[in-house]
Amino acid sequence: MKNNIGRLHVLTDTIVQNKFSHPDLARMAIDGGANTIQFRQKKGSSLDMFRNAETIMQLCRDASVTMIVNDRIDIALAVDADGVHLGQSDIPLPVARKLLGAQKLMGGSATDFDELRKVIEGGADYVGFGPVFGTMSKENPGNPRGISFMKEVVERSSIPVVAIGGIKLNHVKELFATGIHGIAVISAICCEPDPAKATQRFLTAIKK
Ligand code: TZP
Ligand code: MG
Repeated sequence: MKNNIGRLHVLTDTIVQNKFSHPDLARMAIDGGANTIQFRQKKGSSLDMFRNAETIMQLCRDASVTMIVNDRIDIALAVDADGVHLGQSDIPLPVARKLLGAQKLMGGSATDFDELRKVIEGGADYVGFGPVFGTMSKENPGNPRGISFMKEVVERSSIPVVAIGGIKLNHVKELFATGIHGIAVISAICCEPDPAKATQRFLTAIKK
């Protein structure tokens, strides 16, 4: 297993909130102790994405925090990110692996066991599985699975499982008890008045 798949992935988002920019959110999440930042910009020009990714990459490099780019392998390669996170409708994982090389991180999203199998067979280093709970942060997220379902996901997965979808601070203990490797969070951090403090609270809960 690659050793830079963090336990707390903070996904940047300027649709669920517009008070903070992508680099602002990355900076605050890093200050709060996040070990992975996933740059997830769904709107805007490629140039805007590249510039945001470049800034975030520099912040992550300085802090030795893993930086993953959502959806856009071209942006990941352009800024020499640590990896990419791809959904079932993004470019196929084996193609991404050829472009990225063996050393970079590659994550894949899954909402059910069939997709989990595809992610594993596609050569991903970890799977982002969810939504665990209801979420407003993604269009058509699929059915919320609940915590006990994640136990079965962990049992069936040969790669680390990162849980995602509606995760709040009070879920951390029970979720990690299923054997997951980590969690990925948008709203419970990005929509908080102080994202750095929110990140810190998650980290403290994970370490318990
Ligand atoms: N994939 C599955 S659920 C989700 C993504 C990107 C959104 C997670 O956001 P939140 O606000 O933590 O529910
Ligand atoms: Mg995607």
